[in-house]
Amino acid sequence: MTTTGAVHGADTADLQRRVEALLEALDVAGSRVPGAVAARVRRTAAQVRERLELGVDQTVVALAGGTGSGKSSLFNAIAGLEFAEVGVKRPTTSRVTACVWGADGEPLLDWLGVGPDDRIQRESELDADDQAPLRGLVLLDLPDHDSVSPEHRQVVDRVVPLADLLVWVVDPQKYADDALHTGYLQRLVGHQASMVVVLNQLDTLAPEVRGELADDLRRLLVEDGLPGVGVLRASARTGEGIDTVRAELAGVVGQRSSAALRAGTEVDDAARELGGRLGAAEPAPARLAVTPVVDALTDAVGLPAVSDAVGAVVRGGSGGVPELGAVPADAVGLVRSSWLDTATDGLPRAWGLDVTRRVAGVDELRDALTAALARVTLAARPSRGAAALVVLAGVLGVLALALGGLATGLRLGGGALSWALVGGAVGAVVAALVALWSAAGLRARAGRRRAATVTADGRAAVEAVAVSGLVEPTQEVMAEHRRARELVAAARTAATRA
Ligand SMILES: Nc1nc2c(ncn2[C@@H]2O[C@H](COP(=O)(O)OP(=O)(O)OP(=O)(O)O)[C@@H](O)[C@H]2O)c(=O)[nH]1
Ligand SMILES: [Mg+2]
Repeated sequence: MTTTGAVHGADTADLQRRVEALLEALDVAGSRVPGAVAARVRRTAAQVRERLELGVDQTVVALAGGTGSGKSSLFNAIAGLEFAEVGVKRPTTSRVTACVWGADGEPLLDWLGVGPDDRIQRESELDADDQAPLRGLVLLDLPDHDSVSPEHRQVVDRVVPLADLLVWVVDPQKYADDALHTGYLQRLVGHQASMVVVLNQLDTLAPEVRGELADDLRRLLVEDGLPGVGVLRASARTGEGIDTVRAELAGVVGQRSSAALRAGTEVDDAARELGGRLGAAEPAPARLAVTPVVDALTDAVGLPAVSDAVGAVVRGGSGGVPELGAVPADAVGLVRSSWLDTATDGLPRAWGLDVTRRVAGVDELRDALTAALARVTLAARPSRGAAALVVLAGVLGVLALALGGLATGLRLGGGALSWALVGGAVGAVVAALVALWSAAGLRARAGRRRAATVTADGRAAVEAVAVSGLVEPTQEVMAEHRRARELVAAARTAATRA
């Protein structure tokens, strides 16, 4: 008992953790999950929590099936009592009837909505050990699911998700009924471990066709997507096979928490449904790179041409300092929509729409770009060093002229040609030319540097706008998507996480 309790404790703790993860995923996903899905997930979470609070040491087994299949008769046969009403008028059972093996079933039966008069406790002192294998069992007899009375179906739909084990009772006439297969069984794919089918009224079949019929039923279950679901044969009337049914139930009751197992598959279903509203992954970081956005926007405002023009002014070319053009709305719109296309590719629609809602609009981006670019300095000041060299070249030119003039004057005055003066003049001319050449070099370098600075400043201004207007809001959504995805994975059992 202690060991079982400890195992149940571990199961319960793990389930509670998974339910927490599920609810947190729902919170993170918020309005990006449709309201109906969120409501279903919350309902499952609440049910599982309530079931866990009631303790998983009891196992709720519900007998479900079409009217007249023999649920109530089977209930009585298993319990060895005549408690459930078996009738000739159809349908007979309209309220859930319960039999509890062992004590303390009241809170669980309250939660299951079983009326005070519809409960009976098995295993009195008189039964001694006869009923011991079923201790912990809470057996429910449900109304029919294929009823002419819609209330019956409502009761079934309410209780089926609460049962830890579903026993589908079918009879030889109606075991292939569509209402059973499409209405219930096919929706229980994944819950094979929590269900079993009993082919009742075996006594109405000739012995030689019984196996054939059971095989046909098994084939239908496989078609339903439920391979491996146990099929038992019984007759509530003759008692044939009832021992096998009781043994099956005893196995389930004794097994490592059926309640936790069933609750686990409910959490899995909810996690799968929620996971279906998330993408498989967020876009790779490279797809959210800002550089292509900056390239496109700086091209659109003509930054390369303006940088070149500023450089040209510094180089000493003609023309005044240029200005950046107005930010064109259509170009901003294009950049924005191509950003959204790339960023939201592969995300479910609701998440993509959220990215679209959160990034800056075209006008907002355009205003921010205009303001940011207005702060970029475009002033073009020619190089001082180059100016000094030009002045030096002028001085050297004048010196060359003076020396040349002096040499010519002396020669005309009849003196000898002064090679020293001529050499000096030539030297001054050469030096002036070198100074001019150096000045041109200096200006070219200063022009290139200035152009590069304007480009860098302009790109930084654009990048700041792109980051705050596009990249950051997108990354926020992606971070939430990733968190929701991880939480959903944490809400799943290891087996279904892959
Ligand atoms: N021959 C035969 N008749 C059975 C068997 N089990 C039940 N019946 C009869 O089938 C009829 C319906 O049985 P119930 O136990 O009331 O069936 P149910 O599934 O509870 O029906 P609802 O309460 O209307 O959903 C009754 O007349 C039973 O006596 C069986 O194993 N063999
Ligand atoms: Mg009944």
